[in-house]
Amino acid sequence: MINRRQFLTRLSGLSIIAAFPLPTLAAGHRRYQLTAARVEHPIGGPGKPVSPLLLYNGKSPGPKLTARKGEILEIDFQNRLEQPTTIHWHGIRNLNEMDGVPNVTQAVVEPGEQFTYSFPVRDAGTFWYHAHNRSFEQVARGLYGPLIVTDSEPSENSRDIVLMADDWRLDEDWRLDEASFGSLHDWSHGGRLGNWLTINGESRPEIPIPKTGFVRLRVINAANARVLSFQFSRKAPMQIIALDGAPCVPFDTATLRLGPAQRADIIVQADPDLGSLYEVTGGGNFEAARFISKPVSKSVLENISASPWYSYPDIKDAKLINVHMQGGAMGNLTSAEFEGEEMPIRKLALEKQKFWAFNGQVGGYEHLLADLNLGDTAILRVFNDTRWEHTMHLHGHHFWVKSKEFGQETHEVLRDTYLMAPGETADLVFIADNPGLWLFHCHALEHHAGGMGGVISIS
Ligand SMILES: [Cu+2]
Repeated sequence: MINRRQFLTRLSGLSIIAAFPLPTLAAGHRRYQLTAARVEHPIGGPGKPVSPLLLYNGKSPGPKLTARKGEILEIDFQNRLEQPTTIHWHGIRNLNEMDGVPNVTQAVVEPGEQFTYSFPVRDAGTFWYHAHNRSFEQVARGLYGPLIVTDSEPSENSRDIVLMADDWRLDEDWRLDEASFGSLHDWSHGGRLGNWLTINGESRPEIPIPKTGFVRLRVINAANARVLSFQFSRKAPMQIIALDGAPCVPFDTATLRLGPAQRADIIVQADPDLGSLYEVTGGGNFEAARFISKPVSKSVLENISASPWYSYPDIKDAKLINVHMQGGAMGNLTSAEFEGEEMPIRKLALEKQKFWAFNGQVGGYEHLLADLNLGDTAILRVFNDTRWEHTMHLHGHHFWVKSKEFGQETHEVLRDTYLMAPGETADLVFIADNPGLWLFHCHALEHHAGGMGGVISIS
C-alpha cells in the first residue's frame, strides 16, 4: 500500500517521460468540445416525466467522437456539474496523464473548471468515453459516449452502425431511481441492475441499415453492471471481427454477450428481413432495436483488419502478478486490510461500505498491485474467488486472454476488459510498454466503488 503523497511523487516523476512519440502536427488534430451538465431528460421516452441526468453536451449518449488513426484528439472539457469529475477514454492506449483517473493520473476537474484532454490515437477501433469520478452515479446518470477511430477518413456514408446500450433503473413513475444510489445490496451483489434498456439513448429505436451488403455493428455496453446478451430475431449468426476495439480472428456466435464496458464489432449481412435485435438475458426475448432497411448511396464499409495490434508475447521471462479476488455476498472474505487496518467484513460493510478485496486488501485508487519495468512482459493471473461475474478492466493496455466468454470454445483474443465467471482463473498477458500508474478494476461500477480495484505501476 502506498499513500497519496507517494503516488503524486511517482506521478510527477513519470510525467517527464514521453510515453509515446507524438505524431507530427501534419498527422492532424481533431478538436471537440464536451460540456458536462445536469439536464432534465425524459429517459423513459418522449412525453414521460423528466429525470435529473448528467450528460455531455445535453445528449444521451454523449456525442459520437470520431478520429482517424494517428491523429491527435483534443477535447476541451468544461465541468458544469455541481460535483468534480474526470473523463476516461476507455480502451485508448493513452498517455498516462490523459487517462482521466482522479488523483492517480490527474487532479479532479472541479465544478466550473475546464480541462483539455489531448492525446494521439494509436489504434483504430470501437472505444468509448465516460466519467471516472463517482462513476457508479455519474455513468448511471448518463455521462458517457462513443469514440470511434477509423483507419481512413471517417465517412458520412459509412456502413458502420454504433449501438450503445445502457440499462437504466427507473422507478414506477418512469423517473431515474435515485434513492438506490449507494445501495448496500447492489454493491455487495451484482451491482446496479436496471429495468429499462436503451440503445443510443432510446428504447427500441429504429436503426436504418442499407438494403444489401455487409454492415458493421459496433456494439458497446455502457451499463453500470448488467451483462447484456444480444441475438437477431432470425438467430442469424453474428461474425465477431473485433473485441474492445482490437481486431480478432473472426468467429461466429449466435449470441453476443457483453459485460459492462466491453465492445464488439460484428459483421452482418444486411437484408430487408434482418428484423430486430433482441436482448435475451434470462431467457426472455426483449426487443432492443428494430432494423429498418433504407437505400444508402455510395456507402462504404470501413477498412476491416484482422491483424492484432501486437501478437501474443513470449512469456518465458514474464513477471507474474497474482490477483486473488475475494468478497461479496455469499463470499469467503472474513476480513481485509483497509486504510492500513485489518477489519472484519461486517465492519467493512456497515461502516466503510467496502465488500471486495484483492489479495486481502480492500482496493481503490491507492492499492499498488505491481511495480513493473517499462518493457516487461507481465501475466496478470486473476482468480475470481467470489460467487459473482466480474468484468475486469486494465487501463492503458490491451491484454491477451484465452477467453472462455463465447461458449465451449476458447478464443485467444486481445481485450481491455474481460468478463470472468465465478471460480475462473485467467491469465491476462500484456507488454508493459506504456509508463505510468494504471488502474486495474472491476467495471461493475458498484464493485469498484466497493473495493475491487488496484494500480499497476510501470516505469
Ligand atoms: Cu465485479
